[in-house]
Amino acid sequence: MNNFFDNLINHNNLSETINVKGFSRIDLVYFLKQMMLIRFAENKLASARKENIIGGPVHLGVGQEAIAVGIASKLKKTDKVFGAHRSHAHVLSLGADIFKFFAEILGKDSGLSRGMGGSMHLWDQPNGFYGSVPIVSGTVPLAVGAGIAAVIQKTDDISVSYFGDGAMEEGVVHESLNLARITNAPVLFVAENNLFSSHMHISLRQPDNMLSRFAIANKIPYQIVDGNDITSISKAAHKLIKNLRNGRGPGFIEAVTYRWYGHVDWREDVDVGVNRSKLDIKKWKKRDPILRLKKVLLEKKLIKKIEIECLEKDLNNIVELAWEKALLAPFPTDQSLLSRVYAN
Ligand SMILES: Cc1ncc(C[n+]2csc(CCOP(=O)(O)OP(=O)(O)O)c2C)c(N)n1
Ligand SMILES: [Mg+2]
Repeated sequence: MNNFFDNLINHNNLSETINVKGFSRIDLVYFLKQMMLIRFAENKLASARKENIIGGPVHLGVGQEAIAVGIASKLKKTDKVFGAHRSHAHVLSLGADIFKFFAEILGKDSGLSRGMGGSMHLWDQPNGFYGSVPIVSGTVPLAVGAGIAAVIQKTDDISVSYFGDGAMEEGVVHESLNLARITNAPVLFVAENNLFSSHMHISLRQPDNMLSRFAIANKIPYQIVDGNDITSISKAAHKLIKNLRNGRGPGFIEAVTYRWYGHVDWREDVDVGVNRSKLDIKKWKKRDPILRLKKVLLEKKLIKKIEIECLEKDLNNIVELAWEKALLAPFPTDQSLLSRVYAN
């Protein structure tokens, strides 16, 4: 029983005001820009999927942008980040090239994984993204392996493992928490608790909605944060990552959030046939991480309305240009199907 957690999921006693104390204007505008870029890019994918321009499924994280952006702001290029099926924000927040990102989702040769993976197999090692896979929880032990490697190699690099409340139900996640703790591996586990595993609410799947109970069980320091509050996430990441880099072993962030679209693709109601409550979606949309940051920036006169409008226009242009270029980019050749599978 944790009051803060309960208030977050039940929308009780919440102050929606974001506390920006200690953050510079540059930091805050950067947060806004990054979150808006991710939002615009994902909304572009939503409409392209609706029009059947994209061949495979896309798992959109609209509404959850603050988590990746807040964590990424505390990482170095040599840190190793692992994602899963809903990882657009994870890779874009690290600075992935938006054209290569779109090209991958369209299956083009210039894509992040040379067009071989699509939305759920993203890879961008130069920016620290070591991959996403559709196998729920599949990358969690890989992040622990990367953390153990950092211990052996005596670097102060960390690894980050993003996973969802559904993934928490996989045995390997529990083994990973235990192994990271016992080896003192610098792994930041980021549990994105959006309360749903495809169509099913967490309360129908677990005896308690709070995932941090597993961090407690494994003696891993943890922080529960409002996943729609960028500065809270950044502060929690800062605190935990400092300990990770100082050799104190793993940390765990439970970011409570909500995805606006259904489990897959663009509709709000497509959750394997079971509709979510429309009222709940409405309440969560009021807690939009982007709107909340804009509000405080305007109130504190850290930005003007016209500046936000210019920023939006610029970002929309960046997204549109990258998309158009990706549409025109060539597909991989038939030959590359073999040359990328077999050595020589
Ligand atoms: C091992 C495995 N089991 C089941 C699935 C089917 N599946 C894909 S996504 C998903 C839900 C995962 O929920 P969660 O981890 O909470 O992530 P979210 O989709 O909410 O971001 C499921 C069950 C899968 N891809 N892999
Ligand atoms: Mg989930």
